[in-house]
Amino acid sequence: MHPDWPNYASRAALQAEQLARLKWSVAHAYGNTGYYRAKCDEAGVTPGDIESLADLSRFPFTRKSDFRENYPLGMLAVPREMLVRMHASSGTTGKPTIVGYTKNDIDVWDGLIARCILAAGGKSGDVLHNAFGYGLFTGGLGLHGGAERLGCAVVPASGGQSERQVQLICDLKPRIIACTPSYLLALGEALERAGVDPRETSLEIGIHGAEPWSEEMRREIERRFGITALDIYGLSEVQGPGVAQERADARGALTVWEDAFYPEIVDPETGAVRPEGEEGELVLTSLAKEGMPIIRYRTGDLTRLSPPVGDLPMRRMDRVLGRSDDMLIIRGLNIFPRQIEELILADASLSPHYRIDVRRDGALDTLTITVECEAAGDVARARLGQHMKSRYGITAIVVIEKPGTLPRSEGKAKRVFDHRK
Ligand code: DLL
Repeated sequence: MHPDWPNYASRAALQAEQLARLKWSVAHAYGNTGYYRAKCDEAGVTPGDIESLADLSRFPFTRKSDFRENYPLGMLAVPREMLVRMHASSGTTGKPTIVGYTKNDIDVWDGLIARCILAAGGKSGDVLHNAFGYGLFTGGLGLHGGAERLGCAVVPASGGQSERQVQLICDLKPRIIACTPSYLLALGEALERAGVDPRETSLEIGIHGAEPWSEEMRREIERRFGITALDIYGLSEVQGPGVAQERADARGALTVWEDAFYPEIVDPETGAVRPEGEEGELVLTSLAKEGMPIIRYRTGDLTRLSPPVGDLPMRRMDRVLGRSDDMLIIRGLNIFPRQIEELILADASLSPHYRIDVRRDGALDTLTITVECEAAGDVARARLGQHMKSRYGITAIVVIEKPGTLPRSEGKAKRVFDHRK
């Protein structure tokens, strides 16, 4: 067994380890950051209150706004000199979120990513083409460290310059590709432009995440590339990629690396913890982080926890197909972009590239879906409009463009534009 692969005799053994680490993590956060101490004091809880895993629910939440208010390094729990790296995630408003890592944090992260690659079917000796963006974004360097740790040969391609990436893929013959699902689609087109059938490359495994992608999108990717495409989840405030990974032998949900992160599902409105199996907002607590421990972080991501399967005692989470703040309300009707994506991908005449615009026209909301179609598009336009109406009750304006018209993503795709905000 690989040293990074989890080795717990039972779920009880894992939970005992979780509890010991949780006690350490809460005491570390409380003892070493003014921020957590003030928050816990206000809520009337101290690290000594953690006697069981369930006691965590008495502790206050941490939100993205807390990072902003403590910019840049107010959430740090170690002397700044102990950091060996800092990443930043661009906020939609104002200042970015800064996250700092100690040497040990990077070591833990590398081990978790090595696990993710193993879980996806990768192994030492594989060539891994890493087209996640390098830089402040955690995707590129995060995947990189773990792939090297496992013993893969990493091609640090980063995002963009697709023609060059096509050449690297053809010449270096990677078995694994890691990138956002939307960038993989762009690479597929670049391969075709170069006269290469994406099914004929050396690629066998895709590790994709950093943005929502529907099950229909996965099917499309697997069909177009002839690969096994698996989901990787994470977020910078909590670490970066590698919080959870879909295993090749247990598809459909992602295994949460529960010895490093404790997951809870809460009601997005009230914050009350929901029982296992119910959908809600994912809340994460770090169990091993030194630089920036994180207690009960509200991810905004909607998912569901389910029991462990196979030989790992860790629980699984459903694929995240949206965030609570992604939901569009159109004339009082709720819809997630993923539901529109599913309809587009179900129609073989439409390309998987799309854009959604929401506007307010007087007192009325309008929703415009722009998609690409090879053919004249009248039939596809009418069909998509009908499906939007019959499935979701929403009248949509469908605009058909020629293939290649919509901008292609190089990293996280931006597909929804709500002009009402
Ligand atoms: O996106 C980290 C990452 C890099 C994950 C590479 C996976 C692969 P942030 O930029 O902080 O970090 O964005 C985090 O992206 O809260 C989710 O809303 C979304 N997200 C990440 N992974 C997935 C996924 C990275 N597999 C935010 N499915 C998260 C759906 C995802 N959404």
